[in-house]
Amino acid sequence: MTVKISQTAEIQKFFEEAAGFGNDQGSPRLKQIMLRVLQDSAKIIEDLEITDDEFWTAVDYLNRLGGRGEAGLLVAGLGLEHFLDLLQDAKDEQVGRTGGTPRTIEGPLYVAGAPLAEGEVRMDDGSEDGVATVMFLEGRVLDLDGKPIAGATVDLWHANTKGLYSYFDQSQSEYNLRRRIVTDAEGRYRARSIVPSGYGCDPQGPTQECLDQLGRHGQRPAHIHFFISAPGYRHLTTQINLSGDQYLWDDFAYATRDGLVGEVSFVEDAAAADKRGVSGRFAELEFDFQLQPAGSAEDEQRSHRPRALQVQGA
Ligand code: MBD
Ligand code: FE
Repeated sequence: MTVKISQTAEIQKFFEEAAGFGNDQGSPRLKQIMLRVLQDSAKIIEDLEITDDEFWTAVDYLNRLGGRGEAGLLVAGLGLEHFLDLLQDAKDEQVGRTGGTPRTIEGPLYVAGAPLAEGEVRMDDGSEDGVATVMFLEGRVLDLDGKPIAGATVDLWHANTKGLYSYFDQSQSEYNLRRRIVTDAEGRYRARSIVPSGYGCDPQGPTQECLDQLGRHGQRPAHIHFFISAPGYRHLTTQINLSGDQYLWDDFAYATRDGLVGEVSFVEDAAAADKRGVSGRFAELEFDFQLQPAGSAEDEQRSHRPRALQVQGA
């Protein structure tokens, strides 16, 4: 029989010391969390007989993961970000806070401070004209009774035809495919953009390296991210995942949910194109969002997750 020491009183006391329980400085909350991390790590090492080589390989992996800024990508790929949604859903269910458009993960690629427009806006900078399919996206922001919410902010972002996001892909112009649209009197937002492609993890990056070892791909279906907010309503973080994509229900980040599939229709009609002011084939996508009422002022805000560019008031 192998010796087990990780849960003995002696080791517990040792980790309490390491987690700062022997002093009255610092953060009690972090101490509580760190003690548990140490105890549970020790248990994993012991129970799974983690070898020294495995341990130091993991330490090196964390260095490389952080060095490439992929920690947020890995937690999405391992389903932990989706788990946070499931946990919040379960808490909401318990207190009867149901209804409205489902939440789904934010992902690691939001950038604050996108240009603000009233009602209608063009999101793409034209750099993929002739390559991309023009997409007309529109819909309404509604309350749970289906009444329009005027003055709601629809903050949306999506990838280009290569599946890449501006800011993180430095070849794109600033805030390309990122906008904030304030809904009109009918609660409506309208955007002219381009049909995005799905995202794929960098095949050379540490996240894909882990997924390879799990026998998994690192692909997402084509999708559009949304933060939707309005005074008196609960902030909504969600996505539209596009119908017809091979990864729609095989998303490496588990973000596709019932109620969040957008039906894209491709239109090949010269007269319709003319009316839209474009030529050739284009896409239409209509999607309405329903917000829950806010229970508190904090409810109206998005999470305080650290993000690229913390712009004042954005
Ligand atoms: C994305 O575009 C995304 O939405 C998620 C969740 C992870 C990686 C890239
Ligand atoms: Fe995304």
